[in-house]
Amino acid sequence: MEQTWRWFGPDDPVLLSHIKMAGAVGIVSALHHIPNGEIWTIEEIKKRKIEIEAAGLNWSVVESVPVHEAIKKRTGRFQEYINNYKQSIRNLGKSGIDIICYNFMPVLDWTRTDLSFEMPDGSRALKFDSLEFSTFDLFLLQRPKAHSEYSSKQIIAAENHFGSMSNRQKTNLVNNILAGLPGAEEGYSLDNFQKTLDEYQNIGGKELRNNLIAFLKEIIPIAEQAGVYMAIHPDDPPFPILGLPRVVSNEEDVFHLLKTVDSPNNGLCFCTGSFGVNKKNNLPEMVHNLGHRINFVHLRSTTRDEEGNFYEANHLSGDVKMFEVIKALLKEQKHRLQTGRLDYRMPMRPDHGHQMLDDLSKNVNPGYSAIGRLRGLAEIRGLEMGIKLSNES
Ligand code: DNO
Repeated sequence: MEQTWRWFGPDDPVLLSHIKMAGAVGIVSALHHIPNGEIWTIEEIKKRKIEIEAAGLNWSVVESVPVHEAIKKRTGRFQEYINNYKQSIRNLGKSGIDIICYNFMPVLDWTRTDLSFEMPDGSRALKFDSLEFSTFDLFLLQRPKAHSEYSSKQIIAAENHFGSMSNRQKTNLVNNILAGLPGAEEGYSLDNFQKTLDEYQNIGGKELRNNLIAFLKEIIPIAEQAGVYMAIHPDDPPFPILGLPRVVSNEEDVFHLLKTVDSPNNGLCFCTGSFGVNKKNNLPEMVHNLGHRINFVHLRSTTRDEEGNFYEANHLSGDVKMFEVIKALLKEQKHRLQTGRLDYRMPMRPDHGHQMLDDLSKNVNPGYSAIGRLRGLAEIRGLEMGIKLSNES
């Protein structure tokens, strides 16, 4: 598979020259300076492309062209934003970039409660702690409907936890959830957040799914013409939070989307870390069933429990069966090569990584420090090579 690495652009503390040393050949990047909903012009795309190529790398995947909230709700200027989205697809296609990752999660992109969870070896991981999350929901945000969505046992636990928190802990928790993790194009403050949630009060799973399908029906024909493969990222975490609907959390959800708009250009970003949090998601089986529509791959693992807590494990530990997943992905790639499919690159990136070694004292993008991902990529590369060689012998 093509080894890629997410780079947030010129402001990323990880340099392109370092990414090259990590052995990645493809860059996953986005034009974060362009406001959500606006067109990515050919000029701006070219600038970034030249910068990447000057470092001897290749802009392999866009992650993400963000979907404006108005499109998800189908309100306000949504049609104008869809038209702009189409133009960005065309412009990327013309510039030779043929994979676009995006998501359709309402309001928040990925969500964690702790960005510096200490592992037994001293490195730091990202964590989603259900008690912290319910405490935020019930006692910091004070979402009106929250009380009816938790059990009385959970409410009492959250109340006790809230009582034990310092002001600093409370502020950190609010920021971790609302300020926007790396790559999220939106950030919120506690004051305006409830208002943002309220805008979804009449949008349940069915409505959100319809809005996504309506969006796909418009953009996929354009992607086909432009030679661009779209890759929807699953919900992270893969369960509803804050009363918001979720429509890309499991195989059934994905199957429905891919079948309804049945085109190879309408595909999936197979994120093992996101899907892996739900133990019902059998990841190797999903690759087997959906593999022909996987346009981009995120590889990482999590350790989860029955209460919905999870932390990000090392890439080859935790609950994700990485050996089986990579085996299945390689099988898919082989099939693509044998059947003459042009999309056989199968770009993958080591998703997230622990903050470790020298990175512990640096200012890093949570989850996206260099050394943890270097370790992840090295481990995955070795595993992939081992599988390939043993298949040949
Ligand atoms: C988190 C990322 C997500 C992803 C978007 C895709 O680390 O995987 O932010 O980029 O959801 O649009």
